Amino acid sequence: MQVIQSPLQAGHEVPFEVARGRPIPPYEVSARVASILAALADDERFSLRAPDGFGPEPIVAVHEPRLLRYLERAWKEWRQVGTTVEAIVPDTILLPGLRDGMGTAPEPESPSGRVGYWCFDTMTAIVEGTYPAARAAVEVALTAARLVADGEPLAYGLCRPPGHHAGRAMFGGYCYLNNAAIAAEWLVRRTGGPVAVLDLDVHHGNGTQQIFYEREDVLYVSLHADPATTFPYFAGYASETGSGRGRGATLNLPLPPGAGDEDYGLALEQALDRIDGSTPGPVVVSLGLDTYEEDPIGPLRLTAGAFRPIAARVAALDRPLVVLQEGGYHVPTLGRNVRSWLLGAAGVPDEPERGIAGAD
Ligand code: OKP
Ligand code: ZN
Repeated sequence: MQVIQSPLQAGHEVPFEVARGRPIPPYEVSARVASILAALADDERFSLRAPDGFGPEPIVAVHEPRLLRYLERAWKEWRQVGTTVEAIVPDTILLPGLRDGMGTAPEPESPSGRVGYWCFDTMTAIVEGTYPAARAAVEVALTAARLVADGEPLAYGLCRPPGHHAGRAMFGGYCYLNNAAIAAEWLVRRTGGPVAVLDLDVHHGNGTQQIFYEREDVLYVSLHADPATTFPYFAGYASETGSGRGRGATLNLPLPPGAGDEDYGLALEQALDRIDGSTPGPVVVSLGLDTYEEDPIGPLRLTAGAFRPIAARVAALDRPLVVLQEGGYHVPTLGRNVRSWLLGAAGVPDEPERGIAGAD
């Protein structure tokens, strides 16, 4: 199986995230990629390769062009105003209520104003390497999509930073550009047919849902921890089912905190039934391993042994799979869990797991 990865992705390393009012060490770190690469190394079933270039067109097909321009310029802009900044984080965020009844606000001119116009939280800092990494993650996703469009049954894009919280005109949740949505839209245009997105990250992919909410040709199906108590809080409820022509083309399956393998398996069957009943086309999998029981921020409790059978069930859809990395923050076991998932998706029979340094 082809594994697409770029060295630019390690250049994005934020110094902190602000959570519950405090700066804390970030969860979304480049050591996550190292963990995954170590687990896939020296195994001929995985062939690593670099992404191809696709340019900005597939990005602005799903994102507001001014968001891409903002991300491209943000770091330089802060340096030009002479501010010493370790990382760009908003302090004043455009909550819709601020403009209630007054129409839209213009994009501010000052760097402090601008970041709060585009970013919805305090956990998604911008540093010098952020834009190159985010662009590389998109190329990784698109290269995986192209391989699948050209006939591979399965390809894995090791995207970092993740993407599924980034919406048409906003970013947040450790995400800057929506890798999965960009790949899905590219596939729709390339194949002329429908595409499904199966979001298995523990957090609801509010950005992906938003981008395709009124679309009937991109089915969005997500299993995630209940947003009533888990980030992103403001989207991912079961009542959200799409609108306009997209009515019925969004399916949210929220799970209570603490849910384990069995509850998850039941919800997965519902998710797969919905995809199975849709017109055949490729499936983009937003793969988060933050459903794992030891994940420091995910409230679900999947065991390590669950990932391979979950992936085998997804593969039983018998549709081409573009698997893209989203979250997963227990670094010591992240690579092992990704590897189990990918082997399950590839239909490799069960085998004793190799030991992972530091994990056992
Ligand atoms: C990105 B992806 C941690 C609170 C949660 C944001 C989570 C973003 C997850 N202090 N912070 O869906 O894995
Ligand atoms: Zn997540």
